[in-house]
Amino acid sequence: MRFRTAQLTALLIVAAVGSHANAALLARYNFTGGSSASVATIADPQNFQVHNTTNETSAGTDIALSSSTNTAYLRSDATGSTMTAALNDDDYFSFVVNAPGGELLYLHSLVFSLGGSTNPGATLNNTIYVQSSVDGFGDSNPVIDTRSSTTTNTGGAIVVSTIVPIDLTDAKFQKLASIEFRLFFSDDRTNNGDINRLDNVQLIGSLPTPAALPGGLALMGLAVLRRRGK
Ligand SMILES: [Ca+2]
Ligand SMILES: [Ca+2]
Ligand SMILES: [Ca+2]
Repeated sequence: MRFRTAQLTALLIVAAVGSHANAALLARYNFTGGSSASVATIADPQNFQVHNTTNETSAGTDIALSSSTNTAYLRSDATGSTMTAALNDDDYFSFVVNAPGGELLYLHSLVFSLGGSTNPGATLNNTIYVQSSVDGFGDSNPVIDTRSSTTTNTGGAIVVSTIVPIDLTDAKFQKLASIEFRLFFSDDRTNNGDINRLDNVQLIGSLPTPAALPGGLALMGLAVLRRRGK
């Protein structure tokens, strides 16, 4: 019993390291030169994906990574105006982040820049819906969170702003070997020159492992956990 304080301290340290004491960029997609690759690689992020089953715009493609503007884009003539339409749309972005061998992902947050570019005089209001493989995808599954933006009269220039980070500290986003995120859009325009824009998609979290802990602390934590388990 006299070791209770030391045991508690060890448990707290293990718990802290096991959550977000060393939060880092697990993935970062900035689409430079239209690249789909993550520029952060401490985890095992797969290439950013663009999905488009049926092309609806008259201007090339509905959705793509632009090598000229270094953004991901989705034209407003390929999108619906409601959440249901967004979650059922053939046009969406996705990415998968795997934990390196023997490790697990502990997620903290997802953050990105959201906005658009518009025809002269036009205003584009959009909403992005985030889902993950933890809860499933599509209209019948929950959305983790949404973020919205308004872009007005840019005459083709791109305006994006960093969103308030989407919280991923819930227990269901911890200790994952892999996760897929999908990003869906709705908006209030239907014009190929009014374009939803996404940039600098960043997944923040950590990859703690028992091997990364100071040996004594890890052993103390395990000893206490074993004792409590009896
Ligand atoms: Ca499409
Ligand atoms: Ca639209
Ligand atoms: Ca569509």
